[in-house]
Amino acid sequence: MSRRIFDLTKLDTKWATRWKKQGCLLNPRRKVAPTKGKIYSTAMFPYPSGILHMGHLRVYTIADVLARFYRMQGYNVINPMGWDAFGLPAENAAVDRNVSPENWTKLNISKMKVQMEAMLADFDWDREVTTCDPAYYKWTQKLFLLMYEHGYAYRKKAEINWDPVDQTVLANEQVDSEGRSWRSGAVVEKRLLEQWFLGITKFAKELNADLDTLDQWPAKVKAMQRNWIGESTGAEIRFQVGEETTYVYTTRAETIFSLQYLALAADHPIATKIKQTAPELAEKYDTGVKLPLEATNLVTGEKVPVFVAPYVISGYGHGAVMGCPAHDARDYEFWKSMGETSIRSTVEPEDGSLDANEPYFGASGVMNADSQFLAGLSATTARKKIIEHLESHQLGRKRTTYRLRDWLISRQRFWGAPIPIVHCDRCGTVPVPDDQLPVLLPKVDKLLGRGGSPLAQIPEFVNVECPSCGGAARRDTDTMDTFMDSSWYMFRYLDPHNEQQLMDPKVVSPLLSVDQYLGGVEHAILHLLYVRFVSKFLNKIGYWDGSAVNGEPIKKLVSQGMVHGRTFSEPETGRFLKPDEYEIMPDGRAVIKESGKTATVSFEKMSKSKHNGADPSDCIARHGADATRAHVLFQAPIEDVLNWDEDKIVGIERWLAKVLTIADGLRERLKESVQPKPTDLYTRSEISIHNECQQLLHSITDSLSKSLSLNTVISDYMKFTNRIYSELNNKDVSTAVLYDSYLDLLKALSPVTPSVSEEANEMLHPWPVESILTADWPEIRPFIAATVPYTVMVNGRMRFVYHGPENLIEDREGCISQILATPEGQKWIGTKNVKKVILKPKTVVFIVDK
Ligand code: ANZ
Ligand code: ZN
Repeated sequence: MSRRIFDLTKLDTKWATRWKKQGCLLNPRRKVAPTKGKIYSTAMFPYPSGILHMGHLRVYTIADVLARFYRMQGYNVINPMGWDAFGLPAENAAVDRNVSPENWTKLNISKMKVQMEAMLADFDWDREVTTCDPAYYKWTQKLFLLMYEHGYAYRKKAEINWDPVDQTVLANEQVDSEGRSWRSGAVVEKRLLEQWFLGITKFAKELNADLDTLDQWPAKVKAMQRNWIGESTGAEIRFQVGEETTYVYTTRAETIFSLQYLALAADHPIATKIKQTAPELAEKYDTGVKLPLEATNLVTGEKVPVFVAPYVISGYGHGAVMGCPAHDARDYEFWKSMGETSIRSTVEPEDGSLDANEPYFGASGVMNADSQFLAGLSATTARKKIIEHLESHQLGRKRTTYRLRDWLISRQRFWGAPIPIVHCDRCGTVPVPDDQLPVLLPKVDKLLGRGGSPLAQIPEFVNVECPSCGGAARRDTDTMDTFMDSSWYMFRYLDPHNEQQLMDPKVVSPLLSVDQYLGGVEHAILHLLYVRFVSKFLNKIGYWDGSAVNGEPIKKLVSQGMVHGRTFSEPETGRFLKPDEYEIMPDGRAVIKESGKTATVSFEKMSKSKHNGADPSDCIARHGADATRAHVLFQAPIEDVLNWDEDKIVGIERWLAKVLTIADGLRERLKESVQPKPTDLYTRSEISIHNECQQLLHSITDSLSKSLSLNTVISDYMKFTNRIYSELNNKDVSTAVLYDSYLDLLKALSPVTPSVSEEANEMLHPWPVESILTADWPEIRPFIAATVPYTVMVNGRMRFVYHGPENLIEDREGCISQILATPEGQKWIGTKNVKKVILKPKTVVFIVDK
């Protein structure tokens, strides 16, 4: 058979044009009415930076392949796309380049749409949302107002995180463990400002507990959320400090008898009061200082000193700690730093192995004789008992606390949804009435500078009539955190054109929740926590009925791994090399031009500074969309890091050429009339092909529907293709059998390589055919048990051949009765007495009475 050269790079645009002409976006399957229920599958929407990067290529390929597969299975698939279009890069670009952020963003969106089409991603464009579009942010503002109305949005003066580079406030979630901004990387400063907060902590308990119901979320993501929410169960205990009453929060109430001091945060009311009368003490608040006060341990009546200590966190618990140096490491360190040495121990390890002068920080153990009525109990039992004691004497009570803080959403930036609030000297904060929404961003040609609330510099925006009293008032000049825009977009996708309300509960409820959400693990906390919060809120106020799922918006979460780029560096210094600084040798080594040395090759996160970026559009231009899609899936399991190596795509190209070559070869045979062949007439070769192909189809179906092991899908396709290809010249295989298996392959391939499937389908048939993309997912046809010939000997003579199953002789009785039941068996043996039967592989020997 001659091998033609196929140009894969032309197929994608050729077929995309044809599909679009049929008015069905990029997938003719959309013309076929669904027969099954809904599957809502979506991937995190992109920020419109203007270029689709490799991470996008990966996640949107996965999303598209799965959506196409579900459609073929008859599901009513919801697979939308949108734009996370507010945010700093647009604003910074506007300042730097003198353009309007709106135009910059719109241009980027149009560029990225073209790139998405080039990768043949078939999204529901009729559901498209763009967060910077007034038709969208009107409803983001309404969401804020709903929160305000229900007591979830409030303003308070608080010490907040200030990003000195981006000149804006940040939420706690946006500051990393080293105290740096998630965006600019700048070390965050503390400032005291009046800001808007959303009451996410009101849902802290549910946000934590309901993680247990998310059985299709990666354990890692749930652990990160659990840790961030930081549920802690313990007790609050009352203390008397001078005239005042104060509380501490503790997880170790049983250590009350080892109390040696009370420690307060610097902004604790008692510490603040002392600051006014004794400023010289306040100067030492940062390092820790003893106050001229005593606290009474109300359980024992004993008095202990009071300190301000830097390790006490102001917003946590009551901003006060009961100091037990013998049992808490931080207390111990602080106690020593204050020059104290004696410690009072009341808990001991169970094995009794500790000197009383040594601190013991274990949470389990036995209460010693100094712990009064707790003596002899285990620490765990003692904890329960002391809490009962505290409760019955009204000295404290059981309490659960959370590390989670309310969500600070004010941003001193321009490119976001304006906070829909008016400040009036007479009326206070007044929500903008519904009929005045959206509060539009003013049109600007260019922005003057970064941060500092640019809206405050635009008098036409600021000065407004108070909606309540009609007097002169001022608009809030901050915009909302962009995470607010993205906290509800998957809801809006379901009712994107609703002009009356945020969404219609009757429309969205049957389509929720999201069955499958794909995205990077970098959103494990921020975005995914906010989405859960907003979803629970909207469920609570009746905007959707999430009662069956506790208001959880996402059933299954899939975190795909990052894409790393091939990186070349100097072996001694580790300096990253630019492409023109090295040369790839025929043996694959990269040689540094200047020194002649071999460069070190590694795979690293793609970045400009490492000169290791790759552009999906280039890959598509060089190899076509189908090969690119298959390559990105084949290189790694979806949750793993993908080391992007474009050179390896040749394997995929060779395979796809083989797929097309089969069509070329089979077409000739299809020109003659093809008789369908009943399976019981299949030859051994035909049975073997049939069984292997159906087995692969089964494995492909499972991988797509259950395990999402998409790299094995590609290797199964390859095996499938090779099997058919290798049988093309086998005389024992009829055209009909090859044709059936090959059509199964083309259908199964079509979610990944739609244009190759179409092309092959068209090449294959000498008669006009419909798009193969309209096909149903191939049903797995039953396996055919293969038969083998058995020589039957009767009294030493070969009498006939019996065709039976391969394992015939394993079942002695079954074997004998099957052979006896045949016409030949009746003829040669019939009712004669069988004295002996010998079963050998392929031969059955009967000894019978004559
Ligand atoms: C007494 C005690 C004795 C404690 C002991 C621990 C061990 P988690 O698990 O994180 O909730 N704590 C309470 N409020 C605090 C604050 N505002 N800043 C810093 N630390 C604070 O931690 C709870 C424990 O952290 C509490 O239990 C308290 O110290 C301390 F042997 O109380 B413990
Ligand atoms: Zn007013």
